Amino acid sequence: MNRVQLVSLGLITAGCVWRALWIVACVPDRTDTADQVRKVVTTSIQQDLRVAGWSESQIDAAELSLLVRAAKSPASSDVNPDLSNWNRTSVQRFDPEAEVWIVPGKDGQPGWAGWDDDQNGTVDDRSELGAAWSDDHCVTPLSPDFPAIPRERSRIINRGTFVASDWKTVATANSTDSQSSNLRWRFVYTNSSIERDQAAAE
Ligand SMILES: [Ca+2]
Ligand SMILES: [Ca+2]
Repeated sequence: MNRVQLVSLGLITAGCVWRALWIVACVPDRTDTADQVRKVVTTSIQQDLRVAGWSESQIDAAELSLLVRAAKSPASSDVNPDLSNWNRTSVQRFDPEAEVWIVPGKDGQPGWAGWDDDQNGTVDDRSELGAAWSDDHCVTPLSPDFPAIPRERSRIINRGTFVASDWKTVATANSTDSQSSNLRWRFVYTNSSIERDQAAAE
């Protein structure tokens, strides 16, 4: 057995030991539950689209994204086929022209406040936006901070993101826009029972 084979065998053995320790430590495997949630929610959305008049081909072609929120990881018992515990709290559509801004953060200045992050001779100019480890961050139209962006100290870093929409817009899109099946939709769901349990425990 040559050196490469020995290293490969060592890596495989280490991987098996790591996986065995993972299982022995009883780390919960939530992947299956997440798959159940995705299947239940997606099936419900597709059924609603059929009721709204979408064809099967339109449903198949549509990009349906999910964002599922809960105070803690759901257990299998939280996944009800009738979706009774899951509330659709937001409907969003992808807007290729929507602005994504980078803003100066809590310190109010591009990059680190008081530092010439990009060494161009000017402290806190806009070219410092996004400096490494600074508090600068991105803001999209879905953020409550969007209307109050300090535009003189911020800039548009990208275009194309999800914006607020509603179910009526989704449901009627098929009859008014032949390209609707190419639109991207995102649905946000919240598990009411988990949120309630968490609130009661706090
Ligand atoms: Ca900053
Ligand atoms: Ca600078």
